Amino acid sequence: MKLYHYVHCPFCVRVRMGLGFLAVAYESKVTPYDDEATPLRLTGKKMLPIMEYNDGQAQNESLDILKRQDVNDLLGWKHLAEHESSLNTLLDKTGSLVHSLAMPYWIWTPEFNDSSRKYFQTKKEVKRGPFKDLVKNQKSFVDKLDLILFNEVLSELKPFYKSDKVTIMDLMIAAHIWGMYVVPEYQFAPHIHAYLMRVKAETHFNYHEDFWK
Ligand SMILES: N[C@@H](CCC(=O)N[C@@H](CS)C(=O)NCC(=O)O)C(=O)O
Repeated sequence: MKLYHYVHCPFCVRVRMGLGFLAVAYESKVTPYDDEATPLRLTGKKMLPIMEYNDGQAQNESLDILKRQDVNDLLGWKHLAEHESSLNTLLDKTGSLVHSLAMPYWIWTPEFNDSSRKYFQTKKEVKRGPFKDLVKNQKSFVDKLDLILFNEVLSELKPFYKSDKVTIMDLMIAAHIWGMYVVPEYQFAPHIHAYLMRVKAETHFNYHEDFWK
């Protein structure tokens, strides 16, 4: 099977983490952000991640892709069902801050070329305003993010999120905040960094692996 993904995309990262945790082999297809034809051909929507199966079928939606592979429920889906609405609120809040902070840096990683960088920046600036203003407002985003991580993540680590074992919720949280590692002015609090390293170890995740094949 083939996973079409963007390296920076948190929904794609959670799938890569989940497949790593489940030890499921797949072919990685890093897709240029301005490639509209590939996702439209596969699912009719310009949205990744997409898993294309050997029978030619293709599937959207990160959690559905993972559920299909997790036949033995190793990712503790019942924990997600129990906390889904509060977790989604947490992810929306952190995701918005991480995007505002990391987007101006993501576009300078090897995932992008001149054309996809321009496409991404133009599209994202419509929603979030000029990237140069996002960079100027960095401190206020960082303060908000740290407060959320301290009050709503750190306090729930047992040592995984609301659990003594890794669950799908950890993959969702880790994937959403992982992008902060590319922001040079930012440093995770030591316990959050240690948590992310625990998730990395459990999922054999390597953010940049596609760039070094
Ligand atoms: N609910 C979807 C969300 C996926 C999603 O939002 N993907 C974004 C990238 S982070 C996307 O493909 N955006 C395409 C675009 O904005 O052009 C999932 O969980 O897979």
